Amino acid sequence: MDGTINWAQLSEVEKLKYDSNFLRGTLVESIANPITGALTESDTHISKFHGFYQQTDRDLDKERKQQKLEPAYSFLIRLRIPGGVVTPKQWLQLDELADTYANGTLKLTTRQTFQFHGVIKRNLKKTIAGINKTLLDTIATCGDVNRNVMCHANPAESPLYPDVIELANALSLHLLPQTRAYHEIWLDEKLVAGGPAESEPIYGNRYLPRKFKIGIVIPPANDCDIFSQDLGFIAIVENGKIAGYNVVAGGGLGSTFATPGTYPRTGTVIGYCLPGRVVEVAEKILIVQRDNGNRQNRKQARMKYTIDNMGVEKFTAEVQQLLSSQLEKPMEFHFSRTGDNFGWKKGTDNKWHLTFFVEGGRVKNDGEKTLKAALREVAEKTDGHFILTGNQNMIFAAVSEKGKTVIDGILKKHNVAPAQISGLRKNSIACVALPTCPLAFAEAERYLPSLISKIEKILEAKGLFKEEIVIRMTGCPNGCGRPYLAEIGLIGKSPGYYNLYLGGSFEGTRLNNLYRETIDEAEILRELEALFADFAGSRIESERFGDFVIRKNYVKEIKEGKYFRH
Ligand code: SRM
Ligand code: SF4
Repeated sequence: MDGTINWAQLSEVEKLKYDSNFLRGTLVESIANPITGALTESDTHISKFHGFYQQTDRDLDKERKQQKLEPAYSFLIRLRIPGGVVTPKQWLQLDELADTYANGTLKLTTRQTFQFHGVIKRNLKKTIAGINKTLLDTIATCGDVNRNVMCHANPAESPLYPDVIELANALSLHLLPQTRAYHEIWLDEKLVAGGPAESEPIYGNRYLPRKFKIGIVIPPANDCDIFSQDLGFIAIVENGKIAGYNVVAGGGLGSTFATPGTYPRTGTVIGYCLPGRVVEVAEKILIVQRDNGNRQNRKQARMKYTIDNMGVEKFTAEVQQLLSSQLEKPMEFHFSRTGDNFGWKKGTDNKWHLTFFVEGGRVKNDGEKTLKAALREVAEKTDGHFILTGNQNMIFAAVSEKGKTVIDGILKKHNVAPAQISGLRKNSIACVALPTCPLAFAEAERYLPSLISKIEKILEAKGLFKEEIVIRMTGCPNGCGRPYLAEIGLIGKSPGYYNLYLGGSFEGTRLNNLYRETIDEAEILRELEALFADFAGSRIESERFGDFVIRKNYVKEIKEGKYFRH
């Protein structure tokens, strides 16, 4: 053990990381233990770096306790898919894994990847090995490392899409942990442990103080919510080429009720760099966070707090010191939306791309609406591929004219053809929440669709059915559905009760603010009805709902995250 470190001052996870022998922990023993469906407590932390979380089925927790049974333990497995690109062959294999080892659904996440839920311990290795057979993996999708890298999703919207997907892959690869622990444990690679000492040239032996997230956008689309990322790159386009990228640092949304000093923060634009320097810039920023982030209190450990504690100038100066040449002055940019642009669009590649709404990101068969079967059939027959978006939706990409007709037919046959949905539903996100998320205070994914149906009736009555308004719900204040950047944010406080936040911008550039606290469905509907009545009557032409509530003083604009209150 390193005697120079005062472990008593550090969070417990710091020591677990250090003692884990580069992320091995006692995972092999935990997995082999037949007495329980759980891992040891310390392995539940190390497992995250390998891409999976231990969970229980919270719908069953009470009943199992009464029966004196241990909770129904199972695991969430998250994949690493930079930019969310999946081949039809991979889709078919993942679809099959979901049926064989998970709960029969695929969950599209807010970071352009998949999750499997409900994998039991004895199937973990088979599932992870199965994922690897598809040439995908789960490395570093959770834990204190760089997570799945997001990028602009829609090839039809920009001919520069190939540049950003390539960059997303390069960043993801460059910032992967170097340990062979994953390959040893899940893919039976020959043991390195006990052999020559491993090292993590970028992360060191305690990895980062906390998770780290990167996104890349091509304006005017802000489909990765760039201001929510620890590190964002905004493409600056000149003469049809990406001339460089603005660098945005210190976004992050997690916060905790009744815990002052925790808050969502929008990232700060700290400079500009040429395309060829993005990977270097990302590495050096990550290193400044590695060395200056708070390792005592995990609630203060994200880079947004490091930046606020150091001050933007000092933080940027430290980054500049590590770089081979200075960041330049940021360039002008303009965003028009955070949400996805639905429907078929023809790209400059002369191919068709269909952006397709997947409510709550859940791919499943539900009565007559057999979405999972439909996507399976699309994967069997398409001449294109799939792209997952950061809004839990998907794109059937690079399809021929003939392939377009085939896909339309399949979606119709399975009763999931794009329908007339409201502008509100189109722009909705709900995090997973219950029953799998251990941190949820209230429902989100299972509840938001029915709440929207009720809100739609109000919108219709006010002539606002088609109005595009961003609504996002989460079951707790951690912010997985990025509710703090929504025009209407609903954050769970307890079963059936939510805080209502208003005033984010449609473009994802502004935090919202608390409007009503701990209200139930009837109150939510009452409040929204009054707001929509005023909006319909007194909005200025083409004014967005989020801008309207600020102009009319329903809530005050929050200029900096540190002033945010729940
Ligand atoms: Fe998240 C923790 C689900 C995107 C902020 N998140 C969790 C866990 C793993 C709960 C846990 O720690 O045990 C949730 C698992 C629920 C389940 O059963 O699936 C969970 N987060 C999700 C997903 C699946 C939500 C979704 O419905 O799509 C998203 C997976 C993304 C991915 O593929 O990697 C997801 N989480 C986010 C985002 C949005 C984003 O990254 O764009 C955020 C806000 C941005 C940010 O990081 O600041 C987010 N998740 C958190 C936090 C708060 C972190 C903080 O700084 O305080 C936690 C709790 C924690 O880390 O302690 C958390
Ligand atoms: Fe769970 Fe909260 Fe994240 Fe929703 S926001 S998935 S309830 S941690």
